[in-house]
Amino acid sequence: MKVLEAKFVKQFINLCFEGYQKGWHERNGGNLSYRIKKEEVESIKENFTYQDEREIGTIVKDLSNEYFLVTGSGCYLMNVKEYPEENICIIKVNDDGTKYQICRGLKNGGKPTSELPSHLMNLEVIKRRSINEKRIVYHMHATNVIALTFVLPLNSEIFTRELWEMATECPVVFPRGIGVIPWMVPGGKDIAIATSKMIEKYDAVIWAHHGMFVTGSTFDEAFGLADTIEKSAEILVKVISMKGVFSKEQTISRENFIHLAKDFNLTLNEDVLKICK
Ligand code: 2HA
Ligand code: ZN
Repeated sequence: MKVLEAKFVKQFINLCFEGYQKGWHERNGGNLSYRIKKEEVESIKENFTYQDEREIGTIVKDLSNEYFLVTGSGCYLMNVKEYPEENICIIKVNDDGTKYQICRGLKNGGKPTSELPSHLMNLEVIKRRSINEKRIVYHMHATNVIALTFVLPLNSEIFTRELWEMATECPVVFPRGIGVIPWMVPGGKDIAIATSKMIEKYDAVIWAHHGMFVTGSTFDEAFGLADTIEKSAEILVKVISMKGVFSKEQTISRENFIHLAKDFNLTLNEDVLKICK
């Protein structure tokens, strides 16, 4: 099969465009990765040519010999739909999880996303947890989420509570909550370690003054999670603009969340529930 005919490749390309249309991918902002299934690799690997090995910049032993579809470093997600062969690539991780080889794509040269260490470390964590076979990691510069990191305390429980309160569907969509990490230099191993630790516990991770990482078992699920969080952040920005931080007249209370959890059979993050109003 031709690479561009594979369903996962089409869905990957589509997500890049959907995110761009949302305004989450100015210039070369944001990136996307997908851990390719064995049978999907088999169906397209006749098209692969293997380039030299390069350092990942971290170790992902549990991903050894696996293949990933990723966006390119410096590439604009806006252009992925029209020129996929120039802006995304398939890589293979080596035996000991320290290096990768490009085996398809980025046909004018280049390398995988600058956030490759964070993507691969997150993919390693979700593979280990293997909840719903999550295989997608998506990083976007969601405007309202970023805005909130200037006014809310950078505390995972408070952030989660504030976003849960903004729409009844939020605790249903992200019952484990959202992790927040303070500002860090992007692109390296340190931020990758901090993010992947958070992905053990939370459904999504916010990078203060930068953006957000979400995971998903399908492209729709990853996009839908980002979209839901960003929408509740937008509502919160509006509420704060009207009323000021922490001065709502009324909200969804702890008692309401407990009632919702009972009826929807949810296990809500206890640490967040404890600080609900
Ligand atoms: O430029 O979003 O975090 C891509 C990024 C880096
Ligand atoms: Zn970024």
